[in-house]
Amino acid sequence: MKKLFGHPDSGHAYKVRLFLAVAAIEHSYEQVDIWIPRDQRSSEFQAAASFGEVPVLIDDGRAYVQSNAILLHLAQQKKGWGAETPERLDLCTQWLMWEANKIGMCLPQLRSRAKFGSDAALDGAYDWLHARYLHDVNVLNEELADGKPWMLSGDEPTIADFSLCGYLFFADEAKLAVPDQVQAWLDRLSGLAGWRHPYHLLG
Ligand SMILES: N[C@@H](CCC(=O)N[C@@H](CS)C(=O)NCC(=O)O)C(=O)O
Repeated sequence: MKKLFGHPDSGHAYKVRLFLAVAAIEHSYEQVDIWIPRDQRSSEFQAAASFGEVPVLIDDGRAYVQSNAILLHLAQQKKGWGAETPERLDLCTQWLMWEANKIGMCLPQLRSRAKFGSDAALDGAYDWLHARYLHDVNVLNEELADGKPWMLSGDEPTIADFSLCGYLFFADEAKLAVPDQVQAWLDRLSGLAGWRHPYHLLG
């Protein structure tokens, strides 16, 4: 049995729960209040969350942390969603690594600033993060410009798509534009059976 800990404001938790929902993987879900001090969260969560963050997936008694590592675990377990062959898994892993250092490094901070207010450090970093976002989202736009529906070849999405989309569904809250090809890809994702908006899936 699987159990996911998450929070509706977390795009990292969202990408995992969205994958679980679309892949129809049975699990339970518990919301963790990420706005209270870490030592006030449930003891079950504290024991499992080795970095103190959501998402955490408990699977067969073992705790998995870091959203992209969780996606890799699940895809390999299902032997699908990009883990059908070692070659496709390599391609997914590349996109997951890229996501963590690119889109996943600027968009969460820009959205956090726009939605929850800035802190002093972020004021100085805003222009740099914004420039990073424009560059990174354009890389995705060009990747999709040949008309392929998903990040990897084929008719079905993979964990690369789920990883990359997590925070892009919050772009409006970050007051950021999404280029056309990326928006069309997000629209395809939101047309998948099981898709729901972050606040509905994690609330
Ligand atoms: N690199 C991590 C990032 C996880 C993360 O930043 N989680 C945030 C919410 S988006 C969190 O738990 N914040 C509360 C805290 O750090 O106490 C992943 O991919 O899972």
